[in-house]
Amino acid sequence: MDTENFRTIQNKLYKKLDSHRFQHTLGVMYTCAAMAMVYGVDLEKAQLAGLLHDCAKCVSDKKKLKLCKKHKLPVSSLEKENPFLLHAKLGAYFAKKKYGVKDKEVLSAIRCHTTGKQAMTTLEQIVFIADYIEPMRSTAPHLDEIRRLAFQDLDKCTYEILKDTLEYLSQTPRNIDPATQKAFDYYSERNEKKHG
Ligand code: DGI
Ligand code: FE
Ligand code: FE
Repeated sequence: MDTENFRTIQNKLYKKLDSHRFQHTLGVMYTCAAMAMVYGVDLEKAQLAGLLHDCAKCVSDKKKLKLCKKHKLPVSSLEKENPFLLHAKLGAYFAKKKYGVKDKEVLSAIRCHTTGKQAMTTLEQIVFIADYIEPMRSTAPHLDEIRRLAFQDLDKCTYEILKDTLEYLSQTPRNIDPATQKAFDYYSERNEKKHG
């Protein structure tokens, strides 16, 4: 992937996303790049995944459900209730079909960027974290600490984000995706083992 291709994707995204989402997307792309430098991950893959992670975000909920059905992407009852969650798996589908991404690791990082999952690859963790900490984000609690951890301890950082997300969702526990809960349980245990 050369600069020209990146530019082409950016131009296309500019048309598909609202300006807030486009700015967020660039923030995630550069944050992914910085984290990839720290953790020795392929820079191009990290930037590509960051750039495309929300490519399906600005599709209406109704259309998200319709497109998932059309392209035979499985939709759980929880996703039917919370269709915004589908922008991750629909995003991976768009990345492949509309943006020509072939790399399985990049597609999978896009697919799990909202809920996280158990035993993520470093690239998956980077996209999951970068989405949460990019410079434009400002509302999440403990952002200073989580931003610092992002460049020091990936697993601890992942755990703290999942913990705060579940805390935030605890007002409506029935909306918690099993993937988010499983990811939390996994990183919780992993941190116990590492840090006691
Ligand atoms: O698309 P972004 O806004 O950049 O970020 P995102 O894809 O990480 O989505 C963030 C939202 O996703 C945030 O409000 C918390 C929510 N979320 C994460 N896990 C779950 C969830 N929402 C529900 N209902 N269930 C989950 O398990
Ligand atoms: Fe997202
Ligand atoms: Fe995002």
